[in-house]
Amino acid sequence: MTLSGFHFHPAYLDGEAQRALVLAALDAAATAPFYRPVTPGGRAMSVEMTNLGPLGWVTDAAGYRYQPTHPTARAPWPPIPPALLALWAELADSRTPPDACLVNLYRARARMGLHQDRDEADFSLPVLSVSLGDTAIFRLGGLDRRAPTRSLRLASGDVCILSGQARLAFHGIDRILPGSSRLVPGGGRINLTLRRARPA
Ligand code: MD3
Ligand code: FE
Repeated sequence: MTLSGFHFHPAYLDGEAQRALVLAALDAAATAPFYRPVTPGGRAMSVEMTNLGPLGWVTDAAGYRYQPTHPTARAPWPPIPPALLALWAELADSRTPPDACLVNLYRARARMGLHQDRDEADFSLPVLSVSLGDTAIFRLGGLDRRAPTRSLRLASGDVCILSGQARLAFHGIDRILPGSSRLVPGGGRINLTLRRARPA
């Protein structure tokens, strides 16, 4: 299967950079706590989420959207750490900064079903993903849900850029490998995805 626009940077971040990002995410969670979002179909997701930046991705009975505040704390999301803004400028787009960073927390049995990311205004801007902690079994398909998929391991410190055709590819997390890293306190995996939700 060939999909242009999938750029994988294994071990892009060293241990120190990884620890700093985990601390930043957990620090932000003190004001914007992780919670289990509910899909429009009424099911609680197994992944716990929070957000950083002017906008955050949320889901509830009303649907998927970006909004400026935490759904229960009702406060603005904490800012995106400068190190993440620098990473975006370096690898994703130096002209248009991200305005949203979704923080996904996978404890031992969490997973994310096959889906597309299409709640953003402009698909010509990439998505940047940072993996921290336990290794994930990531599935990447094509532009059609029935297209063949390939499986890839995302380990701590790996960075992926999804641009071009890959930007709208179906993808998901089949499972994580519990205990494969000691980075996240209490175990598990944190994934940070930087996006531009509003028009450039
Ligand atoms: C491929 N997150 O938050 S990151 C998501 O590991 C999401 O938590 C997964 O899918 C995670 O929406 C996968 C890698 C990733 C992120 C965005 C993509 C792959 C993507 C957007 C388009 C295609
Ligand atoms: Fe996604």
